[in-house]
This record gives sequence, C-alpha cells and structure tokens, in this order.
Amino acid sequence: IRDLFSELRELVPEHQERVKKLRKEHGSVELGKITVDMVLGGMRGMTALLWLGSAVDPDEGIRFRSMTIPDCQKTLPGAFPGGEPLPEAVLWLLLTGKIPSKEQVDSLAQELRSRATIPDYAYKAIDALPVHAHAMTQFTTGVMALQVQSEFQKAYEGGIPKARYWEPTYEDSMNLIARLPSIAAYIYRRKYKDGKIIPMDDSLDYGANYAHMLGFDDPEMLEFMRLYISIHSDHEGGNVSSHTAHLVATPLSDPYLAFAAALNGLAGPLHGLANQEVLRWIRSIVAEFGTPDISTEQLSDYIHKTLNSGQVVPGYGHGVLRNTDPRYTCQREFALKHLPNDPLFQLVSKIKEVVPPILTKLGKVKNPWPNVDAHSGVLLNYYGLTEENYYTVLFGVARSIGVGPQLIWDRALGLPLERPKSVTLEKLEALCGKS
Ligand code: AMX
Repeated sequence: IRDLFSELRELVPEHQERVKKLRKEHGSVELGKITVDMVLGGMRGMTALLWLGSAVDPDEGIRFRSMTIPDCQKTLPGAFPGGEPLPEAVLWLLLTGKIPSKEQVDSLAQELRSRATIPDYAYKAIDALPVHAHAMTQFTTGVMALQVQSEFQKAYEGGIPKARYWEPTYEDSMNLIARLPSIAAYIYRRKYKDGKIIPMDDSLDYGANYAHMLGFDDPEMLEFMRLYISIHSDHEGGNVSSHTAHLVATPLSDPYLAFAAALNGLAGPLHGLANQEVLRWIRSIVAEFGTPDISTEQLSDYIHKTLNSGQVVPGYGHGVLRNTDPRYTCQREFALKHLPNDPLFQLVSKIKEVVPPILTKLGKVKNPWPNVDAHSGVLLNYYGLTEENYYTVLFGVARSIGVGPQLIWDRALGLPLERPKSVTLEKLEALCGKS
C-alpha cells in the first residue's frame, strides 16, 4: 500500500504547477472589495488566505475537502464498520484530498505511534510550572520544548534548497501531531490525577490512545474522542488558531513554533476556551437553581442575567457561520444515541431552544445559533472528563490535524511571508473624505 508521504510527493509538483499558472494567468483577477468595515471589523468577509484542507459555508458549515461531516461519517474508515471517522483518516483527507483505505489508515496510525517518543526534557519543562498553571499554558510549554527536535530548523541551518522545504516540514508536522496526545495526557494526569501517568497502548488508534492515556477506556468514550478530534481538526484558514499558525510559519518559523502560537490564540475565551466557558456556565445555571431541571422562564431569566452583566453567551455565535454548526449537530446526534437521559444534555437541548430568540432580539448578534463548543462539554462530562479547565487542550490536539497539513502545503507551494498593509486612523479618515 502507498503511504501518505508517497501520495503527497506525487501531488506536490502538480499543485505547484496549478498555483504558478493561476498567478501567471490570473494574478490580477479581483476577489472582492475591501471596505472600512472590514478593516475595523476584524477582516470579516475579506477573502485573503489560501487554505486547502477545508472551507466553511455560512449556512452549511464545514466541508473537509469536499466532504460534509455526515459524508465523512459515511465514507471515511472508522475503528469498526459504521464507527465514527478516525482522525488518521481525516488527516489523510485534509492533506491529500483523497479518501484513504482502511489499510492506509491503519498504517498511518502505526506511523504516528512510532513517531510518538517524547524527550524527557519536554516533561521537565512542564514540571517547572506550578500544577495550578492553566492546562493551555502547560500545553504550549510542552510544544515549545518539543521544538528542540525540529527537523525543519536543522535542515534550514544545513542549507536545504527552497524546493525541498516541505519535506522537513512534513516530518515536523507529523511528529508534532504524533506527540501531542502524550504531552496533553501528561498535563491532565499531572494536574488532576496525582501525576499517575498511563503509557501509550500500541494496539490503539490515535483518538482511542489519547482517551486511554487520559484514563478513559469505555468504548463509547473512545468513539466520542475519535469524533471529537475529527470534527475539531480544521475550520478553514481564517479562524484565530489556524490563521496564527499559518502567519507565524510564513517567515519560515518551524511547525512547532507556529503551532505553539496557534495554541495561544486558541486559549482565548472567544475562540477555543469557549468550550471551558460553556460547561462552567451550564454548571452555574445548575448551581443557581439547584437542579438542571428548570423551566423555560428560569432559563430565560438566567440568560438575561448573563447578558446584563456584560458577558457573552458562550457557545453561541460565530464569525462566519449563520446557522447551527454541523459540529454541534453531530455531537447532539451522538448524545441522543448514547446519553439521551443525561440531565445536562437535556439542559443543553433546552438552552438551544431558549438562547437563539434572545440573542436575535438583541438586534446586533449576526448568528444566534450554537457553535461546536456549546455541546462538547456535556459529553466529556458524561464520560467522566469533568475538569472543564482542560477542555481547550483537547481542542488543541485536534487542531494540529488541520494545521499540520496546511503548513506542509504552505512550504510546498512556496507561499511567501504574510505582510498585509495597515493604515493609520488619520489616513483612514482621509480616505473616507473626512479631514
Ligand atoms: N452572546 C452575546 N453577545 C454576542 C454573542 C453571544 N454569544 N455573539 C455575538 N455577540 C455580540 C458581540 O459581542 C458583538 O457585540 P458588540 O457589538 O457590543 O461588541 C455583536 O454581537 C456582533 O458580533 P457578531 O458580528 O455577531 O460576532 P463576531 O463575528 O464579532 O464574533 C464570536 C463571533 C464567536 C466571537 C461571538 O459570537 C462570541 O463572542 N460568541 C461567544 C463565544 C464563543 O462561543 N466562541 C466560540 C466560537 C467558536 C470557536 O472559535 N471555537
């Protein structure tokens, strides 16, 4: 069977040709206007990035290459027939645009396990932080320590020609993806389980192994982890973590440096930290009323209380989506199948009925519907992963599977340093005809 690197090596020259041709023949084609609103409004709607792995349609949500989440669930190999898509299969799809066979996915799982050796100093770097340091701070520290083994940095210092940059980038990205679960699980066990470490199990796939190292072996939890990692992997290029990784890699910073930066963006409450905020908020509702079984009026009052105190409703709204996030929907389907009577799941379902009309009434929220983070916490909590301060680390591990492939393509396509033009306030006013 053909391995991932061989598949990729065949695709690289063909893609290089396509990009060269596009630039040469259509370099001046306009893709849209840049408005003052865009400059002041976080560049929403400005098409400005190339991202191969996935694209988000405002109504339909994510497509990994050309595949929706239900397509992936139907078509990509799972751990067993009809199982959730394996993260290894998503990695293959994002990198090559092709659907791998079960044999290819199994051999990729084996390859990732064989790359997963962690140098001792990475654990020591984490140990230098107090146990109470936020899990994301510990995670970024671990990733920075892994950077010591960057193949790209070594190759660059050795004078590798530009045309081959993508090869050590491939090595770094694959090593990074392979090593993250061990680092991430170490942080969890250190923080919450008295440092009792569980080693990797060589018979398990990527998602299952991560769950296992965290301390969870319930087959349903293993399936949820496979789904969780698959759906959190990629969400086109403009979200804060993906865009940060791409940007930081453009001056030829290696994948570890780029990904550590991405994690620091993911750690913000309006981005990846929202999953932590959601479970905390749900728990605060239960604490307020003494039970998750509350009336619509009580819930509505609580939501207004949250908004009146100047906070956002976590897990709702999105920069691009204008509909319910399909990543929310597939988690809801998983919950309906496996934990329909869980009181917190039922509360999440009720929140979905009550929040959107309230946000809509505010008149300013562009998307009142739930995003991916509105649902993940109650599922993790149900399977015993109750420490919400850890949740963003799970998101971070998954995001490497989306970011890694793009960093490889960035180097394969020779994309240059990212350096957009900025403008002063005076200049902006002058451009608008204001003196
Ligand atoms: N609750 C309350 N107010 C909200 C809101 C929410 N869930 N979503 C948006 N708004 C408000 C904004 O704060 C903004 O108010 P302002 O003009 O007074 O500052 C106004 O509505 C317009 O915002 P928008 O154009 O609809 O959203 P955006 O593109 O600027 O921001 C997002 C998108 C996700 C940051 C925002 O919806 C939000 O803060 N949501 C809650 C946090 C969250 O769930 N984040 C996770 C997103 C997914 C992810 O990255 N993991």
